Amino acid sequence: MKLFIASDIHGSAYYCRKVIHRLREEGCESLLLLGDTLYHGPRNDLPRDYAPKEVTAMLTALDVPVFGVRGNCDAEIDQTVLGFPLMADYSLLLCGTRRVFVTHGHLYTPEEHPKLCAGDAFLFGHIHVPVCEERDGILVLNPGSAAIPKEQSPHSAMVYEDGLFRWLDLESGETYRQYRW
Ligand SMILES: [Mn+2]
Repeated sequence: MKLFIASDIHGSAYYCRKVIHRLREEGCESLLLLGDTLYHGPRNDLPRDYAPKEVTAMLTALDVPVFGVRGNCDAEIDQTVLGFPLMADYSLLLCGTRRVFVTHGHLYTPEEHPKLCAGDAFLFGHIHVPVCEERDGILVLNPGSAAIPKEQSPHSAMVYEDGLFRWLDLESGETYRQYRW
């Protein structure tokens, strides 16, 4: 299963289009969204081509399964317009014998999360900065933000397949980091 992982689109039609374009280019079979999908939030400037209705239409029309977790800028009404589940605070992916704890990052953080075992992974969004590091045996991963990257990081997303995590620059499509799990 080749999975495309994106977070913090924040209503940007431009970067939602980039996410879908790179997902197709990579031949991914599913899209995992880590929250903050439709709205900019009170602390952010409006992202490029801010248009939550367009983002809704693009994600709804997508021909691969989409799954999400809830971000701190996501509202209950979003579930009515988006056809995929996005109200869960976390989700658990099982990759062979390993767990991937998936969450936005405002409720559970790399410092405070349910017990995981060495070799498991904690995947989150929220901070708008890509992360790939090991903490106490747990692999901590963040795709960065599609629309509003911080700390000079690129507009970014991730691809996962067969134990390989890759970080993509959404503008160029280039892999700028990778990690073999
Ligand atoms: Mn955010």
